[in-house]
Amino acid sequence: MKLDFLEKYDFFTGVPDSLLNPLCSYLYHRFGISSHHIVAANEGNAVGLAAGYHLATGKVPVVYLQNSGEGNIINPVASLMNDRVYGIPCLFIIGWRGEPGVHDEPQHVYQGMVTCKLLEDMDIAYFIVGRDTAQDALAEQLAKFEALFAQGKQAALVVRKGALEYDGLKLHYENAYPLTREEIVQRVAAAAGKDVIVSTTGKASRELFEYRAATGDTHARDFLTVGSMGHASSIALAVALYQPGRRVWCLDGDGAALMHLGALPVIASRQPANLIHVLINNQCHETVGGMPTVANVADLPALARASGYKTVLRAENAAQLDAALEALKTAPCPAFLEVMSNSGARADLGRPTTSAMENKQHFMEYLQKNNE
Ligand SMILES: Cc1ncc(C[n+]2csc(CCOP(=O)(O)OP(=O)(O)O)c2C)c(N)n1
Repeated sequence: MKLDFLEKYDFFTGVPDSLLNPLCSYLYHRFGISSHHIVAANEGNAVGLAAGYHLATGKVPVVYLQNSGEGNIINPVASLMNDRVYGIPCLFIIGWRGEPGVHDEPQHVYQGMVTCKLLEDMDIAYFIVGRDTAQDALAEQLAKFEALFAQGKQAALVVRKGALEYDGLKLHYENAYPLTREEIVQRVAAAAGKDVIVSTTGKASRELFEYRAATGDTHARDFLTVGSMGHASSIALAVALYQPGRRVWCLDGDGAALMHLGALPVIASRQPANLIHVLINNQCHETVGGMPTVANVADLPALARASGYKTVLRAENAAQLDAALEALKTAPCPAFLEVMSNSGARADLGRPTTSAMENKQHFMEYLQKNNE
């Protein structure tokens, strides 16, 4: 499916997804990051931006998301955009991970099953786009969508794996920081020793899993937050509060932390004396194709400091990271460490070979056993 049909729209916002990579490349090259294309903190944030664009221009905005983000749009769609409230039109473009019958990771399976049902529940008309969808069929559907937009309704294109095509330049984001995320994950895991780690959604968790396997270590001290992007630090907080006898590390990403930034002051408000929050800042959503986040402009350590973390550190290279990890051995907590990273990743990075259920069970058993 070619993307020419998007030429008529001039406001796009959303959170990237690997199935939508051709769309992300198209947007990046058509608009860069600008007032025509805003990478939102989360999908609900994108709906708010879309609503403001419509209020200001009367035109129809486009919001793109992975189906994981449907949960984040439900509230502003139901209570703001719905035509029983303000009736704000919007075209959603949704990457369909976990489509029934197509193999995918555990975190996508249930979300994949309910993707279309949730759209029906939200009164959003939808059309499924696959590799073989004819351009004419799409045009016909978009004409029907136009009629819905005129009535203040929303509509969605649900995009199957491999359905979108874009021949232009591929989205590519780079910065000059020397450390890769994988090196940072490995150094932090080594410094954490026997402490537990709650790691964030995406490749950081996969890199942690591979590090344990490579060093012949147990996976039982790690909780891999494979889904629920942005919530790893909240999980880590509650583990820390209810396991006061051990140290808990959170391995976070910039995209994930920005997605639910309110977690920072919530963590600080409890002042957990055993929580270390490490944020790996590669300034982009590397796992799903490298769309930039706003972490190149936001001062994340300043946000942590203002939230009330007791120790706030930053590292840009291996020597600074090692010094920070040394300082964290005795630093008052909650502690926050931002580590700058480049956007590199290994092409042959594997995926966890244990199931999510096994991960949970082993982690809980580990916490229990070591409390006895
Ligand atoms: C609610 C939600 N929206 C989108 C995604 C798709 N997704 C998975 S990983 C990821 C990028 C995470 O970025 P960051 O935290 O910066 O980590 P990086 O991949 O750069 O290591 C995204 C957008 C998701 N899993 N959940």
